[in-house]
Amino acid sequence: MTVTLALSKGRIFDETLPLLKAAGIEVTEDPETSRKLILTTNRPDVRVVLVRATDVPTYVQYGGADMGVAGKDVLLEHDGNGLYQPLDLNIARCRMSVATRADFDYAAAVKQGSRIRVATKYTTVARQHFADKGVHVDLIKLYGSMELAPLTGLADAIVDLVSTGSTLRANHLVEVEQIMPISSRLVVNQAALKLKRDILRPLIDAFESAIQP
Ligand code: PRT
Ligand code: MG
Repeated sequence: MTVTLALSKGRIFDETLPLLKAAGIEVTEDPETSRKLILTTNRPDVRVVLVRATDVPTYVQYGGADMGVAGKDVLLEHDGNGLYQPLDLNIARCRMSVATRADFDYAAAVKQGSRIRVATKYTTVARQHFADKGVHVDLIKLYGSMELAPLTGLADAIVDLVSTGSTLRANHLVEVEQIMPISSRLVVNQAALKLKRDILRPLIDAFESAIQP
């Protein structure tokens, strides 16, 4: 029996490596230099598949992978069940925030209950956030470069991920509200957890022991 782990290239892959190592797994190929999408490990029964960050829950939900690592941002926007989320791995940390141009009076807009136009990739989170505040919102769905929206007049505000804040600063935007902290979680296919329990359970336990506070 083989276990397939879905990861996305970049920070999730990089920050999952130490957890894998703690579980005795070493990826034997470097995704940055290889074009392969399926990577072997030192364990013949464990392989890694590289998918887009937003596709990780889909792979795991439908059994294309037995488990994966996905950001809370991605999981909140993914509709679908059958995903067991046993661990917050506390990696790839950032926050989901509202940002505007420095000359936009966000506090006043929110207080007056005026309609605000918000551009974001995270429409589920944004809709809920503004509904909770009782703010009328026109959501504009974007797939990237959200920072451009307030600068071009497409929107008053954006909802995006922030870590160092340098992307906002470079675009003269101000973080006006933090919505929630974000980190990545382990997601496991529920059927696989039953069928492949002998391999998966020890891996989950090893990851859990290796989580950094
Ligand atoms: O990049 P690609 O389009 O392929 O996919 P992706 O952006 O979904 O993947 P990736 O690898 O960039 O992000 C994977 C996960 O990392 C996300 O789902 C988050 O859970 C988490 N993460 C942690 C981040 C960040 N930090 C982060 N800073 N994801 C994105 N960013 C972006 C943010 O969107 C903004 O554009 O970085 C920019 C802000 O960073 P600072 O440091 O300038 O504030
Ligand atoms: Mg990215």
